[in-house]
Amino acid sequence: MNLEDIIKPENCVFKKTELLNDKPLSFCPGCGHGVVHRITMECVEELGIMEDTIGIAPVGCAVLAYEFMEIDMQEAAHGRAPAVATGIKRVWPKKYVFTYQGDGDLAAIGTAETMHCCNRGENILIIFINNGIYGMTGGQMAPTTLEGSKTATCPYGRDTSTMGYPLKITELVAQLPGVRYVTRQSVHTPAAVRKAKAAIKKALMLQAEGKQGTCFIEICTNCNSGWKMSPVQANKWMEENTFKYYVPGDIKDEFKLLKNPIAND
Ligand SMILES: Cc1ncc(C[n+]2csc(CCOP(=O)(O)OP(=O)(O)O)c2C)c(N)n1
Ligand code: SF4
Repeated sequence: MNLEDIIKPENCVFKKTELLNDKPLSFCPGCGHGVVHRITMECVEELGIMEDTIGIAPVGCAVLAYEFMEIDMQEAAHGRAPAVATGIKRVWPKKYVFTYQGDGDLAAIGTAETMHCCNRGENILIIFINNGIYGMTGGQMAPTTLEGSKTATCPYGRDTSTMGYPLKITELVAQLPGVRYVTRQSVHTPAAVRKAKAAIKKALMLQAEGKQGTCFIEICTNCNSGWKMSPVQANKWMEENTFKYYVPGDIKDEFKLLKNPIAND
């Protein structure tokens, strides 16, 4: 097929959602952030809720989410996205509100905001990107860093006797009665991307149906730059190490009977 044939509309096999604009993403090649940006915007577009969705951007590598997502966005101070989302949802209860946060943002500086937002059962979706490190600031240890993993601030590996254990904040928030749907996903293979997208879509649909309670979706991704690996190596490492501790799958689902919008493999 020559180039002219390839660009014919009838030969188009994939079209990027228009809710992700054409600005070059600021992420390292192979980073999961870009994929999660795309599937989040695909869900918003497919549900036809672009005029009514408000995203809250974090501090971290995804700080510029508002530059790429063509919907209403609000930047929050580091870790404060759930508090900002709470205010927005309470003022506009009919809007679809989500936060997008890294593990440093959500599980370190923003622990209080995360726990109390979830404990209040705010009717929002929290998208939690767990890459086990502080990516933006140069690869320091995060609460989620696995035992033995080397980072800029634990160059000999995380020692749990002095640095504590990797924090399973997703399992913690699942204990809270106001939290109704909790799942851990990833985006390192096409099948995983489909499942993660189905989870995001389901959570947004719950808001659409007026179902009350917080939805919390952890998405494990690599930070290939921070981990000092190639993207392929990083994804393999994640499968062999991260998933043993942060086991993928649903953790809590009070809405099991709701039809899943995209069939899981
Ligand atoms: C109040 C405040 N403290 C510290 C920082 C520095 N800071 C910026 S991003 C970041 C960590 C981000 O890590 P994470 O949330 O895991 O996101 P990632 O970059 O890995 O996607 C830190 C500590 C800041 N910007 N503001
Ligand atoms: S530093 Fe890590 S989290 Fe940040 S864009 Fe690069 S790979 Fe992604």
